[in-house]
Amino acid sequence: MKLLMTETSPYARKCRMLIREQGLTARIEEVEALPLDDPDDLLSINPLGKVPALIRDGATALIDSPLICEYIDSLNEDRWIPKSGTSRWRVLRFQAIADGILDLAVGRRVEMTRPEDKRFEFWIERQENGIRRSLDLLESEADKFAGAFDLGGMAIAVALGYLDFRYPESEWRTGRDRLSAFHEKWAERPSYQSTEPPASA
Ligand SMILES: N[C@@H](CCC(=O)N[C@@H](CS)C(=O)NCC(=O)O)C(=O)O
Repeated sequence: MKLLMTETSPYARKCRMLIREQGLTARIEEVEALPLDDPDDLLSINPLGKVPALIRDGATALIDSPLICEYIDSLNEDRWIPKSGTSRWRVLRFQAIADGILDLAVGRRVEMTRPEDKRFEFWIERQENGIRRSLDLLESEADKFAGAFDLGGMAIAVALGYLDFRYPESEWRTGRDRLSAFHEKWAERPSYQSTEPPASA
């Protein structure tokens, strides 16, 4: 199988970390596909033109990181997404919050790459407020995800890493000791370290 990805995409990073945690690196090859170049291999399986996208052997390709993560997780008995019950909804809820932070932070990044006089302050403020509120919620609920390693925690760790990468001015650690300690724990894991975005990007 092939995962179309970029090294800077946090959504792809979630999938790449799960592949490592699930010991599937020999089964799933990572192939760089730069969405802004509109490469044929990406557009032929994802009309949205976004990474990540997973080309499966003898089956339809899958798109969207939550769906791809569900599939990757199903390849092993040892689950990072519980199959059922309250814990499943807890993990998926935290993934949704983390992915939402990413959506806001990626949107903000797009605004910030425009020339200053073309930036839309209204949206930047909304995006920054949404990120701040979500981080505050995660800080207050840290006991619900910090005690175990699962996809919810992984998605949060990836979102925090993306803020360090593209929005360091957020100073997200300030006043958020529990989130900060949680991130440090994840940052020690080989799956996290080997998927760090390149410093030069
Ligand atoms: N909901 C999607 C979001 C994927 C996404 O937005 N990927 C970005 C890279 S970080 C992308 O491919 N952007 C290219 C574009 O929007 O044209 C997921 O979770 O996989």
